Amino acid sequence: MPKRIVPCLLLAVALAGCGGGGTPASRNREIQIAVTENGFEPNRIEVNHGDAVTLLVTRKTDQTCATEILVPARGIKQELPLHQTVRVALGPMEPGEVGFACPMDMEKGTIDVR
Ligand SMILES: [Cu+2]
Repeated sequence: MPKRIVPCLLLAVALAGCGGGGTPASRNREIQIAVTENGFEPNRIEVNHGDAVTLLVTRKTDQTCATEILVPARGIKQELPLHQTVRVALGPMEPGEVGFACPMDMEKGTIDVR
């Protein structure tokens, strides 16, 4: 390995390991959500600031109106075909709450970003 690369690698490791203060290390989070007679399950999800979140949404019932999922903060609206898992990519998360819902805003969920 060329000598000049080593300090860069060490720096990269040091930055990635730095938990206090700076940008938190981001992780890819894939979160399974089912749509059942009870709505979105789970309907409250906690992730960390900087996590890149993808929802894997599977609608398992025809008994609710949640045939689509909306994430207004991201301008996302995706169909939820019955018994098919749909990937809803949200990207890196900022602190706060991001809501998702059915098209009528009856079934709801919240992603709590800390
Ligand atoms: Cu609805």
